[in-house]
Amino acid sequence: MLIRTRSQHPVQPSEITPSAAFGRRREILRAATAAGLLPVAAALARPARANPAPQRLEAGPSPLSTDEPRTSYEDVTSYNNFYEFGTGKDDPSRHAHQMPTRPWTISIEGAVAKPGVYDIDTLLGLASLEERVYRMRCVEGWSMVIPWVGYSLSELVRRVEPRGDAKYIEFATLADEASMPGLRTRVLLWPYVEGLRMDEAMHPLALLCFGLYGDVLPGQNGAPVRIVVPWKYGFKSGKSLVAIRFVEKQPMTSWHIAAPHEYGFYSNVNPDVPHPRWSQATERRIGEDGFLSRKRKTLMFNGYAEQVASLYAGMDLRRQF
Ligand SMILES: Nc1nc2c(c(=O)[nH]1)N[C@H]1C(S)=C(S)[C@@H](COP(=O)(O)O)O[C@H]1N2
Ligand SMILES: [Mo]
Repeated sequence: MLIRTRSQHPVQPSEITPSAAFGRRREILRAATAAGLLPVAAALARPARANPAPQRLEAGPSPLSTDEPRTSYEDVTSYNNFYEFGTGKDDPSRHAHQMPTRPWTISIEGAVAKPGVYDIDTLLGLASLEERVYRMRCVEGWSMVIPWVGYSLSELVRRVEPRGDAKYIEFATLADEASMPGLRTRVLLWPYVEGLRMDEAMHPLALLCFGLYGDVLPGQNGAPVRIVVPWKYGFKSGKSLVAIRFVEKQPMTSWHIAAPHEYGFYSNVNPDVPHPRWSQATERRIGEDGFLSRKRKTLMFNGYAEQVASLYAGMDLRRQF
């Protein structure tokens, strides 16, 4: 049921061709296909569209949602980490609108029966969208409660049929020099790469995310599609995803490469394992600041221990941090 297209983040033709000419190109294509003149692949390559205006995404409720008060839309979309746009908290909201998010494809590669390049709109329609209100915690010591829109990553994984030797999944995100000023700095190895063990990826809480607060994702939060893994520190949740690779060996990840003693592969929220330069025992909930607000105690697995602790049974979480 997945439709493949061949385009992989080319220069946006809409930047160099006025849209009227695009309309015409579409008509010409349609006529040519009708006349049997073009191969299917050429007919399927869609002309580029401008980024869509914020668009509602219909989503049903989820029993996996927390009923804690939500962080305001304003805070969720203006206090971000997305180093491709700069390391300041407001850099992503200032620059991310430059990132072209249509057309967009995810390349599915490696040990699967159905590899291929899948279009964002096909991915959007793959399973029913749910609103998942998750607690999120950044390794820097702050947290938010965010109503994401998406479906379990497992819905996609099952459909591409991983082979037995697929033990991990590597996620690669966009590295577009034209729209991402942060790529000029070497803070991280680009493209940003993250990974999950296969059973973590298949856990129902792991979300393939297309929106928040009922709208499509803003660029700064990882448009048009990202991963959300609520029991791990925020950096495991790669934004603006372009490739999903099924691999046998534990992938190297950008943060681990940058600082191997500070950021391990697992990166589960764990108040008992301090970051080498600071404690992880407490957190500050964004929007609750003010001199009367107390720090919150950070919970094991970010409060999702009941659901996910069994994934790590028998592991030494101090060594495998
Ligand atoms: N591509 C990419 N994804 C990324 C990051 C990044 O710098 N680049 N930062 C991570 C970190 S550290 C956090 S805390 C979350 C923040 O997500 P949010 O801004 O949507 O809350 O995004 C994660 N995903
Ligand atoms: Mo983070």
